[in-house]
Amino acid sequence: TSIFTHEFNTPIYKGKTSFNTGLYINGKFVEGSDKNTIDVINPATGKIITKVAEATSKDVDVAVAAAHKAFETTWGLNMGGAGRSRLLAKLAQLMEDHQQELAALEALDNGKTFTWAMDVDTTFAIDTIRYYAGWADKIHGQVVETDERKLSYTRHEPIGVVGQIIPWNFPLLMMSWKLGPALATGNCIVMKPSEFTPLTAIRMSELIHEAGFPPGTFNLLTGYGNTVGAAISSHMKIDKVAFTGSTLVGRKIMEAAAKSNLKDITLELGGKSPNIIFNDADVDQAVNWAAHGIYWNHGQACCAGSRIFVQSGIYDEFLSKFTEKTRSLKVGDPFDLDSYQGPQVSQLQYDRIMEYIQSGKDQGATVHLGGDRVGTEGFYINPTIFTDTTPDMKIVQEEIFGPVGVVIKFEDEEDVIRQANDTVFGLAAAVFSQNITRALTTAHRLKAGTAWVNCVNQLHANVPFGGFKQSGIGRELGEYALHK
Ligand code: TXE
Repeated sequence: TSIFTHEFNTPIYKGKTSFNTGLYINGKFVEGSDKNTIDVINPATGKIITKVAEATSKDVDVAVAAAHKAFETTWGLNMGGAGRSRLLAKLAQLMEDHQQELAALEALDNGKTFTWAMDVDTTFAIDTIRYYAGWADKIHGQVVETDERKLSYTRHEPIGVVGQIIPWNFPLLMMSWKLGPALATGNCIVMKPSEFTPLTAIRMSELIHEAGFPPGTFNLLTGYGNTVGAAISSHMKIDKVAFTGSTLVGRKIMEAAAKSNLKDITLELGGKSPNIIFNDADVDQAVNWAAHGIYWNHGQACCAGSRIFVQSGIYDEFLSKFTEKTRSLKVGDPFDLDSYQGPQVSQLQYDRIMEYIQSGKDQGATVHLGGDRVGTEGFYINPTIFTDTTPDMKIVQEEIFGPVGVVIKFEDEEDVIRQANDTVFGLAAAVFSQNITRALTTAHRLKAGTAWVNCVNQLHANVPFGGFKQSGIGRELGEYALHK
């Protein structure tokens, strides 16, 4: 039954998209048990797009029961790898058939540009689902030699019912990173998208339904973190929780997992990634990548290269070219094909970023460029460069999650490695140098899950991704994601 069918008309995407905005539980769209709703806001205007159902902890119980039933009857060990593979491949195909629609919804809901949503979010999400479709029938254990009179072997079994909590910065993509490996390995899912960006997840539920996954295999609960998210992480019948979001909430989830049933966890948390540019780098190349590193997705990327370390010999040249490059980036409507950067996702996130900019000023850093709002409507912020920072400043230590970079001058290799590692985070890093020995030895000494050389933000479905230190636990993507 249709609960809140909403019809969207987005620019660019010519078709109409109309879908149900209820919860998706046991193969059906239903209202939340309290019948409450959440307003979904367009970050380009600050106005309401639609309302979606608000789930409660009671709905979590219902979804978990449905997921267990599916696990015991139609999914889990009851569906062979080839069957799981076929369904995932079908889903990837449906996503491809609806790619423009998904990209338009993502741009509308999150504020990212339609162009990026097409080229990155949707394309990579489709690749990810297709990649895990390929794995579903290639999961097997080993025979372990012990003694001629004994047979020892390992079996790779699904974990059971898994909770998945998704952030708002790459809604569809983070959904696919979690969905792909969990379904390929035979788990059932209770997922909560971010309350700020639920639309593509809801549309995906319809595509999952259309692909033919058995009821209960996948359940979607739109709702808030402190209610639905907390209920998932402390649920006694959820066997694992996978989370992407802030380090603060990651800690709460680990605590809830420990206090409830010691459920398994994977956490993909914040970052303050160093981007190190040596005197012998190709400066023009480094400038382009550094801009992409910090301004991509409006700085709302966990691997954003937010600390840009530049060696003294090229510092002035770099800063002047980087400033010019930053000025050239067009901030504007996500559906304008010339826009590089759209609005930040929400009023809350806009306010947080502006507070960080203010704290940089208060602590004595120089606003070299930007630092202000764009226009009067929506949550737009000018790409911002800070210089003259000191290591203790909040803008150098904390994740801002906005288009705000700090450019820091350094003299020697030892010093920059020490500074780069001087953070509680360890998600990603980048090194720019034409000297391969310097590039690789530096990359290896950085405490980061991923270290890029002469590029940034290169992510692939078959390459594992995850953090050191307080950036997280476990790995997503690649074969690694199948193991936990
Ligand atoms: O994240 P939250 P917020 C960082 C980034 C950003 C900051 C805050 O620095 O500025 O986090 O963003 C759900 N139990 N990242 O407040 O709250 C929530 O509903 C269970 C980095 O939006 O962590 C949403 O679905 N779940 C990041 C998800 O957690 C809870 C991506 C993420 O929201 C919960 C996003 C609770 N008690 C933000 N409270 C990355 N690593 O890419 C909230 N949630």
